[in-house]
Amino acid sequence: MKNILVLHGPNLNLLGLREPQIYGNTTLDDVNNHLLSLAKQRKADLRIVQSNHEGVLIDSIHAAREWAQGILINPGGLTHTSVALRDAISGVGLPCVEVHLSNIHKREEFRHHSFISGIAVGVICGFGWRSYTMGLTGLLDAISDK
Ligand code: CA2
Repeated sequence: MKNILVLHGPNLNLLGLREPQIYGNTTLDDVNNHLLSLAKQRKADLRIVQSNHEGVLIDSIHAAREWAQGILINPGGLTHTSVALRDAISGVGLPCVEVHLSNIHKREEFRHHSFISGIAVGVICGFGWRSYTMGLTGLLDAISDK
């Protein structure tokens, strides 16, 4: 059984409730249900955390050192700002896959750079909720390959 920490960053609790023209109508619960059903097929166990607080995300990453084999993360806006989140992920040494609902490279210039991508196993963006299931597949395969 592979144990995976799934992290949703700031404002992703609003998914499906605001700005549907950018992020669609899928709610965060919908995303989590898609992930849980894939995890069941792949015999993986997920612990899912959404937080609007950088420190809570960092504490979850530190704690994952004790129980997880990998991290699936949509860092939200912290993607483009947070050295601390990057340091936490590289500090615990767990393989990490970064996902985004939108294609960040097609959007404003400030979204083109990610502090996380350089330490991620891989990055998937632009496929809505499917970015998450593609990311989980890639992460589980990467852990198996090790
Ligand atoms: O496309 C993504 O998944 C993002 O990580 C979403 C972040 C954004 O800052 C990144 O550049 C790309 C924003 C998350 C906030 O999501 C909302 C959803 C609905 C309404 C308002 C915000």
